[in-house]
Amino acid sequence: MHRDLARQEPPFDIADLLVSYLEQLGVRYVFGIPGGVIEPLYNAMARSARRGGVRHVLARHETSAAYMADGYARETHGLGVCCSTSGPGATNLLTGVACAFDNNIPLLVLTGQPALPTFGKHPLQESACTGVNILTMFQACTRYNSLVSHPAQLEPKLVAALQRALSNPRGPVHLSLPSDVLRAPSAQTAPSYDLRTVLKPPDIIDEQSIQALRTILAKASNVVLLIGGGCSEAMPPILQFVEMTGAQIIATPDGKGLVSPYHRQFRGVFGFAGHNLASATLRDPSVDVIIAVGTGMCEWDSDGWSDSLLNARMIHIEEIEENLARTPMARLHVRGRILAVFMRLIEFTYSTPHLRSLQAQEGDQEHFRPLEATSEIQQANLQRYPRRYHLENTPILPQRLMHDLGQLFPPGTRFLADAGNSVAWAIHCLHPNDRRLRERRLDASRITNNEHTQRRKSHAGWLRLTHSFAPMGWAIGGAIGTAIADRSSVVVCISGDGSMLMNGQEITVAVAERLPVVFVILNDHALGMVKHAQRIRCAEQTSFELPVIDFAMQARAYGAQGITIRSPQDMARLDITAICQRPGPTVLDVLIDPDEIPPIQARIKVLDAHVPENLEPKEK
Ligand SMILES: Cc1ncc(C[n+]2csc(CCOP(=O)(O)OP(=O)(O)O)c2C)c(N)n1
Repeated sequence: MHRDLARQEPPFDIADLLVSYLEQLGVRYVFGIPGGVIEPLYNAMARSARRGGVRHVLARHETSAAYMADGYARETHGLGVCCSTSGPGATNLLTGVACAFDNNIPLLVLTGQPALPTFGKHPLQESACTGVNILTMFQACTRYNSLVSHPAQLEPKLVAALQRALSNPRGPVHLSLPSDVLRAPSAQTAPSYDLRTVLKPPDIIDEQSIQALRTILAKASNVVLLIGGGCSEAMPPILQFVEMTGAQIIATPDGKGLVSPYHRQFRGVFGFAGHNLASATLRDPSVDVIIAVGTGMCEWDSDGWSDSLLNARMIHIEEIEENLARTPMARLHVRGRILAVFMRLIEFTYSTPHLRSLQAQEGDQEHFRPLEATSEIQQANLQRYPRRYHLENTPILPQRLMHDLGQLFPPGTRFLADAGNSVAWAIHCLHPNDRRLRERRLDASRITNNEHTQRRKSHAGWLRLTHSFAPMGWAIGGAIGTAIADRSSVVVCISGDGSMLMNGQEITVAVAERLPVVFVILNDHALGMVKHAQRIRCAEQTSFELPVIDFAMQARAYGAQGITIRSPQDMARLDITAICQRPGPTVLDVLIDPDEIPPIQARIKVLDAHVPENLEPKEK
């Protein structure tokens, strides 16, 4: 007789207790792929989903499950959760977890393990110390990593893991869960810990360094702020400070999405694929203070550790202690929660007339350039391609594609740019619709906003990327996790054909979940970044060619909408509103000009700078 498991009321087990913590945290989705030993967790998630709690989203590859959890964590500014079975499921997760580690994204990674009494007897897919030890593999890319070898360990280990995941530096934590531990009856039916108190971030600031900062700023005449991805939570007071003092503002690649490119005081991106204007601003001898905030000074953020940034004019404000270790030349280090530091900065800006006298313009309206000024600011920021941004060429130029994407998609769109030329073009050329101006116009004309034109608050900004680790295909899973976290936002994934061939099967998850994610493929029939780097460096021209793939046709085979784009005219014909409202994904297979050289010189500079002397080509 068919047994309806769903109707049975099993006892509350350790897996249920674990899931009840996720419910308490407000986690709504867990991304993963099931398997034998992790089944008890899936039973608990199914029970939770029935009472409106946590729901599982089935990925097609575990690495992408971790990317989805990453996208979800960024969108919610909370915890992303992914899970897998032991053995190959867990090893498949590894790249996604490593990427989250390198980018400080908080993930709870749950992997299964055979039952404890079978350890050492070579059970299938054992991943403890007597098998292919997954704990040693995760050791290098997690902030907490433990095997739960007794039911009583679950709560303290889980809470300790969550504390590590969500305090600075944020990052992934891993629990390895034997199936018998997950199935063990729980001694209690509700969590013992109140996570609101144990996970609340402290408002700690270093009072002495705040006073030192105040003294320096009271005498400063030309201040530049460099904001990194670590500023996400603190942007409102940072922008208030910028607007009160008239300081110029520059972003690192991963900070670009946190500021409107139309802000009058914005001087572009510094670092990988950045803008001449930003470098020139930092080199300006009249700039006497550079305040770097929320940036780890990695290769991409610092333009390959350039001395135009890393010099004694710098003040480094950080909540991640280890980031300060990379700026020994800084004139001042300010430790503390960035949000709290800038609240204090605003207080003393009010009481320091000199600082307010640096102010360039009065009034909120004045801080944004009107949309009509688009080409002026874009050209200032795009000295490298002043005309190509608007050219009508077929095949479409990547610069023109970025221009059109920025203009066509509505305010509030989240763009995710993948490893490869996509991220270089997006950092340099993608400028979104200025949602603030658009909203004011809509309000003024009393047009009712539809879901897509409303500004959705997300700390993560309008452009998301991995400035460290940078695995191909991250943006595909990341976009799906982002869209699941906020189904009302438009999410655009910009990726390459190589990345699509690596991870493109995840589009079927967007189909299954009816997510209106737009996948834009820069189709150049090549591993384009590799090809261009080889050309620029005069290396062997090898191993970059890809077959010609019709991704629009592939999309249709997956159940998605697929559209081929060859020219700016094809872009203009798109019905973006219909695409954004469609209950499922759309693939734009864009046949771009494959010979256009991407702005990747900063990376080349670093690769070339570290050639040992005896290997450098000798002049004949
Ligand atoms: C998983 C992974 N493998 C290899 C690389 C090295 N890599 C960086 S960019 C790139 C080429 C990407 O090609 P594609 O996705 O087609 O994007 P394009 O550069 O052509 O826009 C490669 C191989 C990487 N970053 N990640």
